[in-house]
Amino acid sequence: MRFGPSVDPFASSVVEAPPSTPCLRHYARAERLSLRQCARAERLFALAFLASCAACRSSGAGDGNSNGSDPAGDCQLVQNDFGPDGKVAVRAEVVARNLEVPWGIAFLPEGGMLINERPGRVRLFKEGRVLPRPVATLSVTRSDEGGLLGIALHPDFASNRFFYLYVSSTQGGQLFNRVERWRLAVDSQSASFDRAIVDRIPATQFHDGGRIRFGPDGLLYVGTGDAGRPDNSQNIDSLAGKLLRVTPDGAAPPDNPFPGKPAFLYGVRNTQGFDWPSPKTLYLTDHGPSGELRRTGHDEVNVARAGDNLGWPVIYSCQTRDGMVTPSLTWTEAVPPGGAAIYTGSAIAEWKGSLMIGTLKSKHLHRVLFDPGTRHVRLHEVYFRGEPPGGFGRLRETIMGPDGHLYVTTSNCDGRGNCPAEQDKILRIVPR
Ligand SMILES: [Ca+2]
Repeated sequence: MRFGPSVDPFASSVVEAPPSTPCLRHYARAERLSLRQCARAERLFALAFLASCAACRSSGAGDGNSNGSDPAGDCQLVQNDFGPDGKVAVRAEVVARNLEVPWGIAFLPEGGMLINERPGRVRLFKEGRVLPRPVATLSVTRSDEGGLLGIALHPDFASNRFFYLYVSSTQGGQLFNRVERWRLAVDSQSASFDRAIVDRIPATQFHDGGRIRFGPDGLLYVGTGDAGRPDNSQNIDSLAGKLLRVTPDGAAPPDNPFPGKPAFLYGVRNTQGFDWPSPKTLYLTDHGPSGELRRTGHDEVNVARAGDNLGWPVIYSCQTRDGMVTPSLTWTEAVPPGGAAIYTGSAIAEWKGSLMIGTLKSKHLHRVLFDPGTRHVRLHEVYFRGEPPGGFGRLRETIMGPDGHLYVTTSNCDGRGNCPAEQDKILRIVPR
């Protein structure tokens, strides 16, 4: 089943393939696409370009906006830098250090936290320190963006000790991502594998998604990437390029928007951050293109609801198209977003209700405040910009702790940053 364009974007009778661009050929090599896949992607981009122009001419005609206001009018494009400096006085405390790419955190009800290190270790932070022996060591397939990624506790963790991991691994010589369920020992010192609950999510060297989080409905949401194949994102049957929604056992719940399927949102390129301002609405970040058809940058912050099409790879930047969500905030320069969480604490009163985003290449913590119940960004601003001493370099997992404070991990030892002697850290953000 294919949703989205009403014409088959791959049918050669609809549009002739444009000449192959050196940029896209380079991209195909980088992403290990076959020439046939590359040609399909080029056709799709050509059609997307024409469709987007048509949509621009009929400005505001799109109906992909759930709240009925003009979607293009709600899109803010940041053309220089990333945003104004943050005006609220805050500081960061170092909670833990000597970690290697702490990709995800899960706070334990008995205190402390589990920390996923991307190379394959689940670590325990307890009584102020990270224990030297890992709780679990997984055999993961390490790639540029894969490995041991997200972590989430079962809603009934206190009684069943189940937790979930998003893992890149090789099966039958092929790379896949999957969501595994594990059980933590009563003393929290070790864990045992239970089973995989979502398997064979397409994977590649880049665009592996990886954030997993239980929603307010008690169901597990899984952010995936397009695995370097943009057509995956518009294909409802592919697990790639989606936000998936499954039961704690991995089944598609009966009220999913596409019956019998785990897809909850589609048209996603590579999401690693999302949270809920209300039970049926999501704020979701997505990564923009990195070379496809000479397109770069344009990472996104979106407001989405069940069944929404986030547009990849058909629309780009603030373009609109019927049936697709235009982002609320996007930047010409590459950000791209790591984790994202709504600030629900009271310590920093001004931040309450804001979406906080850890950013990687642009190296800062981004605050986005929406007008409540709308797609409109009231303000956005930048904290902890750049490298020390003002900033902390690349920021990744961003999550509220049970103490009402925001926690952020650094990602300077992931091969793309400046890895210091004390390696990566976990930070707690508090008032100054
Ligand atoms: Ca999009």
